[in-house]
Amino acid sequence: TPSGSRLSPDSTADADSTTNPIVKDVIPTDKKIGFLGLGIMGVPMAQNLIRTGHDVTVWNREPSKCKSLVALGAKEGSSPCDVVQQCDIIFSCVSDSDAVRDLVLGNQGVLQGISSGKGYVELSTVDPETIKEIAEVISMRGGRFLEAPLSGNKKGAEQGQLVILAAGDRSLYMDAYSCFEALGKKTFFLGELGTGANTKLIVNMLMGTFMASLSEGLSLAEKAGLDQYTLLDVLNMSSISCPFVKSKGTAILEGHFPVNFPLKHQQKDLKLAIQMGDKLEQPLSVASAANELYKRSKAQGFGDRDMSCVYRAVNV
Ligand code: NA7
Repeated sequence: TPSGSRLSPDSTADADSTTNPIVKDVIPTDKKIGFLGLGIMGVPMAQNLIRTGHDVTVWNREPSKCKSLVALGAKEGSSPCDVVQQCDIIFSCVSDSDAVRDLVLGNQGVLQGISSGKGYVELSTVDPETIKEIAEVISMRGGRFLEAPLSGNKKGAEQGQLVILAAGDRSLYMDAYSCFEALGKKTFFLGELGTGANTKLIVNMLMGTFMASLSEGLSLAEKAGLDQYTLLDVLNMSSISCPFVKSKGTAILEGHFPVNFPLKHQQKDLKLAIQMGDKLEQPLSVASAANELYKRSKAQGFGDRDMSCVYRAVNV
């Protein structure tokens, strides 16, 4: 079959949106856990905290997203401040640095509830400057702060198979350890604040450029009249074979792009990595070229679709 005829580029089906959670043997901390931000990543993470026996209170800006978690046993807070007042360790997982700041500094925000000993864990992927700014205001109120950006996507979050890149307050890291066991397959403690954010940005920079490059390879194959499925089979047998090539390559060829990682967040992370390169005077030519493709995809309206939709910007 010619490759093009197997594509249905307008399909928006979310084929692998449900995965079975892995049952984990975790001894939950008796500390009360708060979870703020119930997006694509937040919901399955909060679910895994509840399933492993943690006492969880949730909040989301759009309150309807709390429902499924309350049905699973969570309590619902009325504001970020309320959750912080009710809990000992509070996780935040929101979209970007503006959201991180709003949540902490806004009206009825996190900061208003922070008192001595409370722990705040920032899971969102943001720049190290935002991390340090938030850490400072939390510490000034006597709170403890840990950054813990996550490597992994929606499926990894559902299965409790994320890789957690923690840095900052070590006592909070120890106190929150059973939560990390519930969320991830591996937790790194990287040291000083900012090392988590910087590590995560490099990981996502590589992922974004690789995705763009895979899109170019598959597009070039199509233009050359090659069978794209055969190319994918070849790649999957080669030394660059990996789960990423397999899942994203298949998504592209089947024309459905299950939202595991929104394209707008991939572009945000490329932008932040490029800013990091600017600061450190490290040329990032490949990442910069990839960033332009994601920007174009976002302008084409694919921001809320999966990052693999960058194929649409490449396959012209
Ligand atoms: P999503 O699915 O885009 O979810 C974003 C979440 O952030 C969602 O709960 C939003 O609430 C929340 N949000 C966004 N802006 C704000 C403000 N200003 N105040 C409070 N809450 C806000 O993202 P993912 O779950 O895929 O990713 C989250 C992070 O992990 C991100 O940094 C990724 O790069 C990695 P809403 O539901 O819209 O009310």
